Amino acid sequence: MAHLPLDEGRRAYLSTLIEGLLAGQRRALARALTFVENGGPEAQWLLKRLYPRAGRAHIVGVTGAPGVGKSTLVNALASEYRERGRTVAVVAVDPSSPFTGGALLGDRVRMRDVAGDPGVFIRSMASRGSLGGLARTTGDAITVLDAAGFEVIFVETVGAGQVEVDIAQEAHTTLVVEVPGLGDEVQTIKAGLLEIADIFVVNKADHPNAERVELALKMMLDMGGPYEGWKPPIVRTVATRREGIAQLVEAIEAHRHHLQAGDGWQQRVRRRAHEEFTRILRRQLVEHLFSTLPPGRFEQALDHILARKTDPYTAAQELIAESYGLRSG
Ligand SMILES: Nc1nc2c(ncn2[C@@H]2O[C@H](COP(=O)(O)OP(=O)(O)O)[C@@H](O)[C@H]2O)c(=O)[nH]1
Ligand SMILES: [Mg+2]
Repeated sequence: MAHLPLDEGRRAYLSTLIEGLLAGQRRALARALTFVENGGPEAQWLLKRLYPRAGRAHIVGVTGAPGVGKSTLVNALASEYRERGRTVAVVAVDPSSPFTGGALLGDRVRMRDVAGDPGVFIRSMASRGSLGGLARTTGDAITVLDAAGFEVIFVETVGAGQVEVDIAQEAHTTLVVEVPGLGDEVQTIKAGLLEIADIFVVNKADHPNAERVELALKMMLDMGGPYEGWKPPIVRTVATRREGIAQLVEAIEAHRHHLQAGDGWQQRVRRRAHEEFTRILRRQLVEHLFSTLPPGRFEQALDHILARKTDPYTAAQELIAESYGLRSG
């Protein structure tokens, strides 16, 4: 990534944002998050200073199909944690439907309960750009919120594809939300969500068939064992009425204690850092390559590949060698 120099005025401004967000100022936090989302030199400047301060929060991923009640659940969980004296941040990621009312409705539902409480902060991630970009901005937003001192950070994602699953795996604890009445009870396995669940939530338990979904999940879990120390529990909730939410918080806390009692916590932190670091390396290497090659060089190589004068492996090696030669030369 190119390191454009930031002038002194800009740096002074960013410093006030850092001081502000560390002091609990919401406007400073919101602005810092916007810079981080935009990903320019300001983002790097801020993250360099905030990264050492992060690493304390409990990150909880909440994933599942659209409409299962993730936003309502997160709202209820945030309220429950607040009543227990813990501070909460929420990152809502919904790449599938940037323009539908669902996410907005979810935000409004949440805002009603927690508006005006300085111990809660909610951020909806912009859905523009690639999903890879979304993975980056989500990780960086978590770093900022963690540095700002929020004790529990919920990350709401639609459990649709691999990238969303990756985002969910930014978490120490992953909740997979199911609901009764969708017919196909084995959807979870197909979506690859069974493997990532630390806790299953059967939401909308006020609907008939909640028991059947729970039984289906139980059977899958029993087939999936043996489990080393932690078998994912199943918690039934009615998020709209806050039923089962205290039990769900107990399950989340039990999972945290389980991770911290052994090396599970460190393992997950390391896995997350590994993913993040390799993603950044890959991106920066490619950016370096394109910033050093002369204009048209990539297209020329592509033409040679198309004409079968060379193969893509050899062409890649040549471009990389050239790129480094250009830099040092
Ligand atoms: N009956 C019932 N409706 C619920 C429950 N939880 C959420 N809903 C409703 O389901 C709809 C979708 O909820 P939302 O939280 O936006 O789902 P998301 O797309 O997974 O974030 C909303 O109309 C909610 O009010 C529940 O436990 N029972
Ligand atoms: Mg939602």
